[in-house]
Order: sequence, then structure tokens, then C-alpha cells
Amino acid sequence: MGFYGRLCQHMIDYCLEANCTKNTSNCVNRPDGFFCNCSAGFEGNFCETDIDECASSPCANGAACSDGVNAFFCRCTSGFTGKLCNINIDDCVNNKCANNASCVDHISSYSCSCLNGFKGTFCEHDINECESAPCLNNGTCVDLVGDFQCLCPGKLFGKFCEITNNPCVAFPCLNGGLCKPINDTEFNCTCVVGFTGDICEDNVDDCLSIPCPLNSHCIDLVNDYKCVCHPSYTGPDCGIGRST
Ligand SMILES: [Ca+2]
Ligand SMILES: [Ca+2]
Ligand SMILES: [Ca+2]
Repeated sequence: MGFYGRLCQHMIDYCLEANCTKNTSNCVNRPDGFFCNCSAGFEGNFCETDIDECASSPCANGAACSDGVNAFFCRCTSGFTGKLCNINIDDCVNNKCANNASCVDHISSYSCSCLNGFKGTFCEHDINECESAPCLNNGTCVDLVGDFQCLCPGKLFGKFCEITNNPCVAFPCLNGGLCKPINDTEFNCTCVVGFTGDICEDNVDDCLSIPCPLNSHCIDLVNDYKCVCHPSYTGPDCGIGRST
């Protein structure tokens, strides 16, 4: 079938009467009929159906999808962009976060994550750490960033001017050590280099590591030592024997 002529040498051209729609790129003739070769975006025996490219729900984040010819178009909801609306717009560009706060991106908005000591939507306010009146004994409070300082009257001392009887007044640290009161009776000494002990009373023995050469003895100094040759030796390393 599909052929005619005395010798069946002619093939019937079914495409001459084919009813492929205008969405067809070309009609293919076959021995048993015709085949409509559809343009991109169409399907069906006669290419009569516009394929719904929205059927697979390609648009993200609640975007509406519009079907086109071999295409789809997403209308993004607020805060998103991109062909698929899958890109969260960076709202931190040109943000107003102050005082070195870090910006956190949201959908169509952002927030500021404040450093310690700041508050407000944009971290624009320096928290007043003096508000709780932390200084005792008529100390004057100075507001700092994330902290406060108490200026204490008279001989008062301590973070809160809570030390009324400063034990450092009696200079308890020896050998130039720095005194810092802990409370009315206790204190800490920070010793200068070369001294140790609770009140810096000990000269560190710098001879302990045996720094001197043979034929000499070590004299401890403050953060230093001195090597003295035995009487019968001389030279920088006490290596030269004196002739007697
Ligand atoms: Ca379509
Ligand atoms: Ca965003
Ligand atoms: Ca402050």
C-alpha cells in the first residue's frame, strides 16, 4: 500500500492533504501516511497542542509561572530574582548597620547583629552601662563601650569602688613590685623581672641553669649572673691556666 502506478513505482504523497497545524515545522511522508514534525514547544499528532512548560512548576519561592512557546516566565515574589526566582536578593547591600555590626540578609529585609555594648535596630545606640548605677561609695561612673569605669573618691579602690581600706597603701610589695588590691585585706603583687614570691621577696637564682664554664663559679645578680674564674684560671671561658 501507499504506492500506485502500473509498476507501483509511485509513492502516494499523503502530505499533500495532510492537516498538520501551523505549529508544524515539516510534514514527513511515509508509505502508510504522514507524520507532522512539530516545531519546538508543540506536540500532538497535528502539533495542535502548546506544551505547558509550567507543568513541572519550575518557578521557585511562590513565583507565578506564565507558559510561552517552548518557554516559561516566572514573576518573582518580592525579595527574589533570577529566571527561576531562586536567588534571594542581597538586601545587605547599602545596609545601615552601625558600629561594626554585621548585617543578616532576610527576604526583602535585613537585620543588624550588634557587637557587645550596642543596641537598636541598626545598633546605633551605645548602651549606657552606668544606667544600673554600679559604682559604690559615691564613685563616679563613666560609660564605656560594653563596659563602665568607676572613678573612686579618696583612697577607695576596685572595679566598683568597693575597696574602702586599700591594703596597697602600706606598699607591701618588695623590690619594685606593683600592688593591686583584691579586697580590704588581700592584694596581688606583680614583680619586676628577676624577682619572684608572694611579695616579690625572692631574687630569682639565675645561676640555677649552670650557665658558667668549667673552672669558674657563678654569682647571682638581678635577672643576670656573673661568672668568676677560679684563681688559677683566666680567659673569657676560664680556659687558660695561670702559670704559678
Ligand atoms: Ca508552552
Ligand atoms: Ca534578601
Ligand atoms: Ca556604653
